[in-house]
Amino acid sequence: MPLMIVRNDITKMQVDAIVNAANSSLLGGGGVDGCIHKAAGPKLLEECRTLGGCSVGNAKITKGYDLPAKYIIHTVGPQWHGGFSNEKLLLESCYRESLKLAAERNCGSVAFPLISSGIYGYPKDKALKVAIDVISDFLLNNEMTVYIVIFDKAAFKISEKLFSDIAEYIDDNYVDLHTDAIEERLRRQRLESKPMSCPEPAFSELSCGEIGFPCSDLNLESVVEQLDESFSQMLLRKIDEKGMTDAECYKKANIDRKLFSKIRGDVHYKPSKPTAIAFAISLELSLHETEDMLKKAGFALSHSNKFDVIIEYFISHGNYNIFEINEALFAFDQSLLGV
Ligand code: AR6
Repeated sequence: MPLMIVRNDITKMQVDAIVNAANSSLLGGGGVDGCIHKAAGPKLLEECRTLGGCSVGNAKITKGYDLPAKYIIHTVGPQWHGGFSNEKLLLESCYRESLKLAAERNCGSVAFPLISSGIYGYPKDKALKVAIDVISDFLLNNEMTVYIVIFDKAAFKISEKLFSDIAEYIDDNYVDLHTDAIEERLRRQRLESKPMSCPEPAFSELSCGEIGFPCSDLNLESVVEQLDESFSQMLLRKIDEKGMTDAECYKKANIDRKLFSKIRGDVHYKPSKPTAIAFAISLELSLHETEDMLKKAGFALSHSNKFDVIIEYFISHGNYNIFEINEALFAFDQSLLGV
């Protein structure tokens, strides 16, 4: 998955390059800078001394020394002055310049801390949005796996409003189903005793006419030959119908090219549920179409599952921004899409 938000200590990341939130001297400091220098060892400072510092919004690269990462990209974020001193532009530039250096060194994977969001005071939610916007823009034209590493969960917050809207939606749709209120039980009983208006009988309950095969053809082999459209067939059909290219679709789904090729090449490919949902989001399918697509992969959206309710919240609000969805899933301790 090209962009992932993970909770970790960045010095432990097994990637080609990690990014350091440095100051313009590049000679070390507190926060993540201090952790990186400590973990990389004294040779890092020796190399940093040769670099002649770095201006705000720019980046320089060194070796990784004792770190698992091969390179360290040092970038200098802006200090927060209330948002009136070009902070956003400068922070965007930090991400862009760092990614540019990583691409020049052919890095396949890079991990970023939330630059400027500690000692430099940039509000974390705004800093995260800048990170996501610039990185996802970059990934539209570059093959790379990029991690945003969040150090402490308490510090990671989606906006209060979004969080409370989703929490309310979960309460309405998830908790309700788990209450034993008399009204709810009666409603369920009524539903259970009523024949469904659109039944989907098990195959064994069908008479030959109902399934659309002449009786003589009703053997397992012929039924198996007349399967419905598969997940991958539906995916490719929807990509065409939406006028998208394959690359637009898998990038928007935050899925890597190799996985997409596998799906394209195998008509019976069975994706994981997060992958199937990621494609539904990328294609901006309605809730009904999403359920149809999931069914083809053997899944459903259920109100007994927090992950599903969050997905349903976003689709029913017409919000198909996979990175925002992932932020919300992360905030509610759920696995992320596109894996
Ligand atoms: N792994 C991942 N993230 C971390 C780690 C870690 N080990 N340690 C801290 N963070 P900061 P800044 C997070 O203050 O705001 C230094 O003195 C932290 O929670 O490191 O850009 C430099 O020399 C926060 O979200 O960097 C500069 O003088 C984020 O990393 C100044 O601080 C960035 O916090 C730079 O300040």
